[in-house]
Amino acid sequence: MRTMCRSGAGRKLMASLLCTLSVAACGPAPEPTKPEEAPPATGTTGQPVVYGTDNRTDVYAHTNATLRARAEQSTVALMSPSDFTVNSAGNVTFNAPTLGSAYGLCSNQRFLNDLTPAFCSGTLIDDDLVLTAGHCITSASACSSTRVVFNFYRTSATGMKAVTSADIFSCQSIVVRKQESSPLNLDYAIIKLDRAATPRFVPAPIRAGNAPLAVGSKVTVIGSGSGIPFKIDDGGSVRNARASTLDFFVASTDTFGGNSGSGVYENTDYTVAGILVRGETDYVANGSCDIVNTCTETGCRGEDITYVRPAVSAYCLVAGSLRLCGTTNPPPTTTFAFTATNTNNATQNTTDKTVTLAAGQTLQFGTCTLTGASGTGDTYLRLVNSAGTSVANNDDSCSLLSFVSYTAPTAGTYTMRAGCYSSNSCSGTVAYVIQ
Ligand SMILES: [Ca+2]
Ligand SMILES: [Ca+2]
Repeated sequence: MRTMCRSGAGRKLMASLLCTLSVAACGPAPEPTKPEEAPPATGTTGQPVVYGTDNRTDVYAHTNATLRARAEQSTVALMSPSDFTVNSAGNVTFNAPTLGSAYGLCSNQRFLNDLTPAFCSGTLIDDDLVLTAGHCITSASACSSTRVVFNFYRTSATGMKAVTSADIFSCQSIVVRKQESSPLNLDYAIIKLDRAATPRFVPAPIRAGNAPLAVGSKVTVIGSGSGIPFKIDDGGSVRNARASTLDFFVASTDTFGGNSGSGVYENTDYTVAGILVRGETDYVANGSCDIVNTCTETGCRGEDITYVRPAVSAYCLVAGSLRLCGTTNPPPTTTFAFTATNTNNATQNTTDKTVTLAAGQTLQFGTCTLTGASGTGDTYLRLVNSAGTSVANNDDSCSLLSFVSYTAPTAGTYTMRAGCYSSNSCSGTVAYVIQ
C-alpha cells in the first residue's frame, strides 16, 4: 500500500520509489512509520494504477464542461519552489523530468512527455483555502516550502496553459490537519494561502451532509497523478463506503502517486466528496521498462479516499467561512486558565477540566488555534477517558503551544489535563469547544 503523494524537492530521482514503496518518504504516514526515513531502494519502480478502462483524460479533451471547470478553476498542484522558475516577466516554466523518464516507462505508455513537478494535488474550497491530504503537508515548515500552483493543465495534445506568477500561491498556514489511523482513519489538511485566489479562480462546492456514498456510485478525481498536468478520471466507482465509520471510502479511481490530496467528486452534482489518500501500486515492470498497473474494476485493493466532511467540520470548529460553515464566526469557546510545573507531559500536577461527550462528538481544546487560547512556555495537553486512560495528547501543535482535536468513539466523560512539557514550568489559557 502506498500514500498517493510523490517526493519533495531534492528527492526527485527517488520519486517513483518513495511514495510507492514507503509511506515514510511522504512525511508521517497513517501507519506508524518513521518520518523522513529513506526507503530501501529496490528494482521496482512506482506506478500508477488503472481500474478497468484507463479513464485519465487531459482537461482540454474532456467532454464535461463542469469537470473541465473544476480542473481549470479549482484544482491545484503542490510543488516545491525548485520545481519551477519564474522569469522577470512573471512567466513560469517547470523543472522536472518527463513521466517517461521519471518512471522508466515503456514507449507505449500514455502521457510520456508530460513533466512531473507536482508532489501532491489539492482543491480550492474557499477564497484562500485549499483542501489536500494531511500527509502532503505535515508541518509548518513543510507549509512554508510548499507552492500551490493553478492552471497546470494541457490546452492541447502538445500545448500547456500558460502559467504566471499570478497563478502561484504560498502556503501561509495549516488551519486544520489530521493524519491518523485511530480512532478514525483520517488524512486531511486545509491550508490557508498567502492571498485570496478568487475571483481569478473559483472554489469547488463541498458535498452537503455526512451520509455514506452509495456503493457503486460514480466518482471523478482530478489531479496530478505521478506529478503530471491535471487529468480528469470520471470512471471510478465506490467499492466500499465504510458507512459505519465514515472516515474514508474505497473507489476504483485511476490514481497514482501525486494524486494524494486530489479532490474526488460525486458524479451526480460534481461536489467534493473526498480526498484521495492511498492506493494500489501504480506501475509494474514489463521487461526492461515499466507499464501502468492494470486491475479489473473489482480487483486489487482499491483507492482510499478520506470523506470530506470531517475536514470541513474540523475547520468550522476553529474558523469561520460563509461557504463552508454558513457563518463567518467560529463557535464560541469556553476557557480555563492554568499555571503548572513538573507535569511530566501533563501526567501529574495538572489543571483538569472534565466534560461529557456523546458518541461522535468532537472536542477541540488548545493553548493555541482556538479563539481565546494562549500560553507561555512549553505547554502540553492531554485527554483521558473515564477509566483514566490517555486517549489524545499534544505538545507542540503551534510552536511550543498545544492543540488537540478528539472525536469520541463512545459516550462518556473525558478530562482535559493542562500541563507543561517534561519538568518545565508554563502557564496559559485553554480554550475548548464541543460540536
Ligand atoms: Ca478506470
Ligand atoms: Ca509544547
